[in-house]
Amino acid sequence: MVYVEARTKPNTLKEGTQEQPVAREPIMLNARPRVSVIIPALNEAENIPHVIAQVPEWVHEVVLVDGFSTDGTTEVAQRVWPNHHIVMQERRHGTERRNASREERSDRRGPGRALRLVQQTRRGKGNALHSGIAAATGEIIVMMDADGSTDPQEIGRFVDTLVDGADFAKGSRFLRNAGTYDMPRYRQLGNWGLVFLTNVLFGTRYTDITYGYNAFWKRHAGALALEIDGWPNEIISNIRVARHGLRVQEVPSFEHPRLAGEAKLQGVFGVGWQIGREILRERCRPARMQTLMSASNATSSVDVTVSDDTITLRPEGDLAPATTA
Ligand SMILES: Nc1nc2c(ncn2[C@@H]2O[C@H](COP(=O)(O)OP(=O)(O)OP(=O)(O)O)[C@@H](O)[C@H]2O)c(=O)[nH]1
Ligand SMILES: [Mg+2]
Repeated sequence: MVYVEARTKPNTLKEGTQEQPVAREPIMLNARPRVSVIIPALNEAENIPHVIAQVPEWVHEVVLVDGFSTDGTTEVAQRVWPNHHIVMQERRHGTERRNASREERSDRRGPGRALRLVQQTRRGKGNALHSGIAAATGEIIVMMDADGSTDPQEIGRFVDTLVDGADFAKGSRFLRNAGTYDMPRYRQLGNWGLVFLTNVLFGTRYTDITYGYNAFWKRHAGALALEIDGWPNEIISNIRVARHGLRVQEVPSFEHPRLAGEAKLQGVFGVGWQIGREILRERCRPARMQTLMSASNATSSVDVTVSDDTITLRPEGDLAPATTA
């Protein structure tokens, strides 16, 4: 956001008198929201420099969530980060943790945007996303992968969709002008089955459900499946945003093969079953049980705090007090 200094017109300025002092009145010239890009990374040292290099200049910050990598992923990210403004979020240990679950250390050697390094609190990609959301400071959150399969050049398309009125911009590889080079036929079939199940059970009209490239306004974070640590997190989040009556817009996206390294999603069939089970379980849950937010009161923001084993959603303003999910 850009603030300019505005001069108030002196209405009774007599000749020979000094001009009235300038009043500082903020005028929002460019109300583009700040965009935080969350990138969960588990042993992606080889890929992360390529991904970082492609993130557009206008992005407010990148939140890199490390999943206890052993290949130096975060060190590499720090080394290649342009303009070097790095914020490390460290977790405190022992009794200190009860008072403050994380500690922040900032290292600014250049004017550039921030790279926020976050250590996730438990295992799993879902937990990584949750930890990233909790640490992000922008109004808009974009979630993408660290393996080079999701193209940072598409971030603008997701942001535009939100600025144009959507609450949740959901990437899809199966729209016109979209596609995937990273999905064998059996995975496409599995995805199709899960899409079908979701559309039948929840009345949605989705074309994709297992894609991790999504964006949303942070004030809607409470509608997501934050309590799920594993792979079903993103799928159930896609369902919940619809159940909460949020405006969900699918965005065409191209998925590329991972640049290097191994897939972290092993045992695709097992994970498929797990996701299917979680979808059925979601059908049995009342739509608004898990969160404090609903479409009607979603205008206030949510402060999401993660500690070792609890998730606290604290809506700003006059809504209900903090609750543990
Ligand atoms: N922080 C964190 N990141 C994870 C975890 N599991 C997966 N990731 C990241 O999530 C993204 C998606 O994981 P992938 O291994 O690419 O899964 P996939 O896209 O199904 O597999 P590929 O087809 O090989 O690309 C990557 O950026 C991973 O590094 C985790 O437990 N913690
Ligand atoms: Mg991938």
